[in-house]
Amino acid sequence: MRIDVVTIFPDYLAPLELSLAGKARDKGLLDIRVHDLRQWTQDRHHTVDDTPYGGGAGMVMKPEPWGAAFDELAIEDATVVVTTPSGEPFTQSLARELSTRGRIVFACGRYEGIDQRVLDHARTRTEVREVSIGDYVLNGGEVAALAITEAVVRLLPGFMGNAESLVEESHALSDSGASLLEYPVYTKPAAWRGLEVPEVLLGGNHAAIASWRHDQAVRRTTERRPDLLPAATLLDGVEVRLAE
Ligand code: 6GU
Repeated sequence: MRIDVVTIFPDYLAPLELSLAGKARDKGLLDIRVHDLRQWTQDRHHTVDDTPYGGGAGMVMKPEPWGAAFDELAIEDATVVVTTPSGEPFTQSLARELSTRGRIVFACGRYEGIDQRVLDHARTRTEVREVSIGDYVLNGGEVAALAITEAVVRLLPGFMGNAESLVEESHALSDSGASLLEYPVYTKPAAWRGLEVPEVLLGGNHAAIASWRHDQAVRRTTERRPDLLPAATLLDGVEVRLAE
């Protein structure tokens, strides 16, 4: 996979050079390139923003530098991911989808956003996804691009040593299609600061362990993320979420 990141803060993407992307690159799975949007400006001050038509607070990113960037980067063979708080939610499902693409070009928005025509024009050339990483506001899309890259790259075939850890982890789909949070985990010692590892995990009853873990996963999900539960979910044989 090839990933290009276009940003006015290329230093923000320095962590990409570290372990994860570096590991994928060493394995020949990934080619990451970070670009400063200002290299595609024409004026002395390398201006990337201007005041919004129609008035209002903040600044809007000008279309010309983005147009020149997308031309030079030849986005036609890529999926363009525009990071914005008004985008579709980033989920494990979208991460899986993006992991099938040969190339992603991240456009990191700043200020109040990018002139809408940049997106409209890019959509005539290739697939464009506006993506948000959650219901909160960041100053820019750089941290979102980092998060999306990490979630996508670890799904590339050949990246993870142990494919099983991909299957069981939080937000992986279970056989039933339900998404549950991960159950609590323990390691040695069996007693630590007066706290004991649950008895069932110390025995070799694998059916009992699987049942306990599923129960814990449902408990956690009910408590923390009831929105993830299927309409009817049983906990200890009792419905904890009723069909709408
Ligand atoms: Cl993708 N960008 C910004 N600026 N804020 C966000 C976001 C993205 N996702 C959540 N908040």
